[in-house]
Amino acid sequence: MTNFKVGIIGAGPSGLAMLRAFESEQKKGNPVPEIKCFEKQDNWGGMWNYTWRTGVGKYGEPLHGSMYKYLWSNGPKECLEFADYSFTEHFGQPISSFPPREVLFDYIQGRIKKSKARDFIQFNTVARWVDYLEDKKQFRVIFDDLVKNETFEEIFDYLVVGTGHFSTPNLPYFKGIENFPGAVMHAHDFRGADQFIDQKVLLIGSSYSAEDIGVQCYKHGAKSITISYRTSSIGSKWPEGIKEKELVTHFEGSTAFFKDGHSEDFDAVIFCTGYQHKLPFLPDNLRLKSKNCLYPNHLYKGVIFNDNERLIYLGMQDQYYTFNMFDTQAWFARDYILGRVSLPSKEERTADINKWMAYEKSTVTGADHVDFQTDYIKELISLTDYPPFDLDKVADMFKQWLHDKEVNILNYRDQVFTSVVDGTEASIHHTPWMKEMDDSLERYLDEVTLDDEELMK
Ligand code: FAD
Ligand code: NA7
Repeated sequence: MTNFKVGIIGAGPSGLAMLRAFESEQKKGNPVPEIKCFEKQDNWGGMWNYTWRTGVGKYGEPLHGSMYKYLWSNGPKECLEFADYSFTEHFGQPISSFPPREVLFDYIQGRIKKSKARDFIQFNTVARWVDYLEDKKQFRVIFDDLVKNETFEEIFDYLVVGTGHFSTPNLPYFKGIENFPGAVMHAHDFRGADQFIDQKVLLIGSSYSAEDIGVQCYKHGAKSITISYRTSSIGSKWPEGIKEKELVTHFEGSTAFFKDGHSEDFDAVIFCTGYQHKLPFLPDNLRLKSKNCLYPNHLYKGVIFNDNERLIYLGMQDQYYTFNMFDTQAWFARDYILGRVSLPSKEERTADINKWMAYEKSTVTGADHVDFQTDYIKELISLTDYPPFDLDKVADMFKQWLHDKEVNILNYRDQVFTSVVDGTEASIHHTPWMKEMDDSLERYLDEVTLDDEELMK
């Protein structure tokens, strides 16, 4: 064991990647630092640890979860696969390319359950405040043990923040919304489309949440879905029953007025207006301040905080790649903490950050964004021993997925891709996504029966 201590805040996919990175080092017989991870929920998995709750959790903390019951992967699983743990290794059989939430959660847990990671995590414990002790070059972190209702502190030499950034709603105001008589919510509080059956639903925003919640509501029987965009429309070929409109200007009772002069009555409004990077436990000089983008400012290699080299952020980017990107970040952070990666001067780091930010600025299309994040991950892999995988092929799969969504937003989840990790070709799911109303792991892994074939017609 090396004689310093690493604190990890959050046991979502990013925090778990950090634990896994150290574990893989330990398995090689190499010394690793003392590690402690703190998670405010009662289980690991972050967003994938689904909760029915909204608002506050059991202990009165702002609720982290933004996932909904009927969520199925919104990108091909082959694009997020861990390079050191394939889906086939986990499930023992090929599965489809767009599994439901529970299946992905099971996969995330599979890798980490094989390790002692759980022993390093203190659950139901929230990070409240961080101080940097300049003289000692250490962090003092104040935590609340939510079960015992006790406050305590811990000292760390390195601090890893993996608290996610799709949890605190960005909720803009539209005149008259306060008098809207129906349901008004943010995507963060959306738990399922059931309550919108037979309703006319207005979604504000035009990114992943609007696209998917819109399609979910359509699938589960909403009367109509209108998606209102500020900058650009999603532009899919929508089925009858879903349409896009320019931005809402204001509401009068249940009527929404749009920029193009159109007005319409609605039963419910769902704000799909994104999230804030909210890190209330960090003081001003340590807090990452960013909007949702591919390369947040102040992060060297997207990971090391430029104003304090001992502070590490994982998963703070907007995400095409997810689990495998968190892994590459964690592997890089591990090697840096272990002293294998030496940092250039602050000026050189700033120049490197600026280079990436300028690259991001030059991107326009979804395909450009995919290429950007592919290049970013390629660079991280070149700096570590994370198992290399064919990133160009993954980028091609992302581009195919973008195309499939344009062609048919309702059946892109029925497409199949091939793993670059072990070459497994995904199987076609026994039931087309639009007809599959049971999202459970058991149903998903079930062999198709004759009765089920009826459903497939
Ligand atoms: P999170 O998963 O958000 O985990 C952060 C963890 O930190 C949480 O467990 C939280 O409780 C904990 N935490 C926060 N604050 C504190 C604190 N102060 N003290 C202690 N612990 C704290 N990705 C995909 O790949 N495919 C998808 O289909 C997909 N769908 C998504 C759908 C929705 C609705 C959302 C919101 C996200 C989706 N994502 C998807 C992206 C998702 O965010 C990532 O897959 C992944 O969960 C990010 O991991 P993370 O560990 O960085 O953050
Ligand atoms: P995103 O991807 O950050 O998108 C936010 C959307 O909200 C985007 O279309 C914005 O439009 C729109 N927005 C933001 N503020 C406003 C205001 N004031 N008025 C109108 N529209 C606004 O968030 P998502 O929730 O869609 O996705 C986040 C993650 O959750 C993602 O990884 C998914 O997997 C699930 P803009 O283009 O900025 O005009």
